[in-house]
Amino acid sequence: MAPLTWIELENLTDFQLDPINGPTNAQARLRLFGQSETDVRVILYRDNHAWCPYCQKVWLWLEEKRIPYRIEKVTMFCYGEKESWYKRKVPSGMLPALELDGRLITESDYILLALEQTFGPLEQSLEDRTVLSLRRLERLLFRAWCTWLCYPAVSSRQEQQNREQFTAVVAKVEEALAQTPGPYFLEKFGTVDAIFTPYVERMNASLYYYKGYSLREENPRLSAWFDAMETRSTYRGTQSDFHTHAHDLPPQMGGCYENGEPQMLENKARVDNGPWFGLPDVKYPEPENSRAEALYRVLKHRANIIRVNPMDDAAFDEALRCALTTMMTGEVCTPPPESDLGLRYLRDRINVPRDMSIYAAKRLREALEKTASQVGSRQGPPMPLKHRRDQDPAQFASV
Ligand SMILES: N[C@@H](CCC(=O)N[C@@H](CS)C(=O)NCC(=O)O)C(=O)O
Repeated sequence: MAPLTWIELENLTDFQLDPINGPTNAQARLRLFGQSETDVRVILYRDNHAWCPYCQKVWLWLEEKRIPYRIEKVTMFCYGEKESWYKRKVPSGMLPALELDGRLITESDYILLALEQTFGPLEQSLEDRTVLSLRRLERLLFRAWCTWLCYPAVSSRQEQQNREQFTAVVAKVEEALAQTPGPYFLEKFGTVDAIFTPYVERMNASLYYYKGYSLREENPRLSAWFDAMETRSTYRGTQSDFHTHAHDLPPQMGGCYENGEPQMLENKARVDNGPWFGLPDVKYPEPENSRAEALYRVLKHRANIIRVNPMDDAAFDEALRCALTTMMTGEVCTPPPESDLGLRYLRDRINVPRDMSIYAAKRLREALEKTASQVGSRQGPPMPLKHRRDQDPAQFASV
């Protein structure tokens, strides 16, 4: 089949999302939850990539409490240059920061404390005794994860010890989750769940990819916790996927170390090359508009997507239309010769949730890969490990 024109493609999506009052989404600059702009007392400064874990914690908290807020997006160091207006406000450049009635607060825990004092706790207070003990457990888990993932093991014995040290803390988390009959840490979803979310999500992705260990599948209570989190539209809106985390973590963490075991190699190949459906990064059923969402998002940014691609613009324009045609019609569409490289370059740079939601990204990756595989098996340039300036938001002015 010949590729559809851009106009024909535009007619194939009716995707709509109200960023201001609709479900949680990474594109919004203002969230009102049905209230008016004069009710806004909060500005959240968070990263452009919707990746920073400390920002995700505050983001989820505000969404769950339905507090009207504005969002100002800032570039993280490893993606590009930090905005000078932000450095004047927060000289360290660290994120998140929050303004509450004009008062600037940094450090995510202080931010949550201030929000809690003003708007009331998210079920339990951060300073409640049980919450404090679970917050300590979260930090213990974080440290065991870093020790395993972010330092090269000098021997297979040490690799094994690091794994055991991590899984011993996971056993404590399983025990903590077993204390209440429901799937959450305490009786109801609350602040503790918001605090565990960012790193447990990153652990699930990174250990699957770099260590061949599936946190979500090997631990029944955590598995039920993930399932319960995925019933919440707030969490779905902030949720990332394995591919994004696997490639965004190394520059942030100062390195992630593969163990080279057969299961790890298999997992890595699957996250990088697909199939992406069935990975344990998401379990809720696919929404029926995931293809329409992916198409809508590409159409919105197609000029920049084509401009930054290493392929010639006209050839990539056609290759991209081929992939979108395949995604929307299911028909095979042969792209220009040698476009495998450009298609896989884009396949590797879809960022969840910054660009689109998790299932939309899987559909788009799948179509790009299917289209690329018709003309070749070349991979795009490898993703940098020390920075991600290939994703510099300055290149995507309208993002
Ligand atoms: N303790 C801080 C940690 C915040 C933090 O480490 N933020 C990182 C991003 S995850 C940051 O802003 N780094 C500077 C940058 O990458 O630009 C908090 O809880 O808010």
